[in-house]
Amino acid sequence: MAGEPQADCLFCKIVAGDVPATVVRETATTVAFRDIHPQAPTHVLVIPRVHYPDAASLAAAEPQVAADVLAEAGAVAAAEKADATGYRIVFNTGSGAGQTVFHAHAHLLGGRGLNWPPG
Ligand code: IU
Repeated sequence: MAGEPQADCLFCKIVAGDVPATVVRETATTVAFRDIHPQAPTHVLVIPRVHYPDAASLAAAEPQVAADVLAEAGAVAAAEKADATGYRIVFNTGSGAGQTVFHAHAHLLGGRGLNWPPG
């Protein structure tokens, strides 16, 4: 059922503590941890504890939790001092856009110059 933990979901396992991650911040509704393949000096994933396959479906079903994810991305940027030079919050949605883990997550990228448009 939407919102419930999925047995085959890597990020649900991180939320449950069954798969290790380098957690930088936690709230009642979110977990933030370092990406294992960082694409910038700061590359942190912010995920909701609840399972939805992507950001839009999370926002449609649980808008407050989607807002929590965004607010936490900003809090991580501030904690990492990435807000001094600018940062990017990315929600890859669909395999054609590079989504590989189908549990909603924000990429918080910062600590270097970021080009536009992205690849
Ligand atoms: P994507 O937007 O779905 O492609 O992002 C998934 C990210 O999850 C990607 O950047 C991976 O490097 C990252 N990741 C991780 O941090 N830990 C893992 O065990 C796995 C993927 I698998």
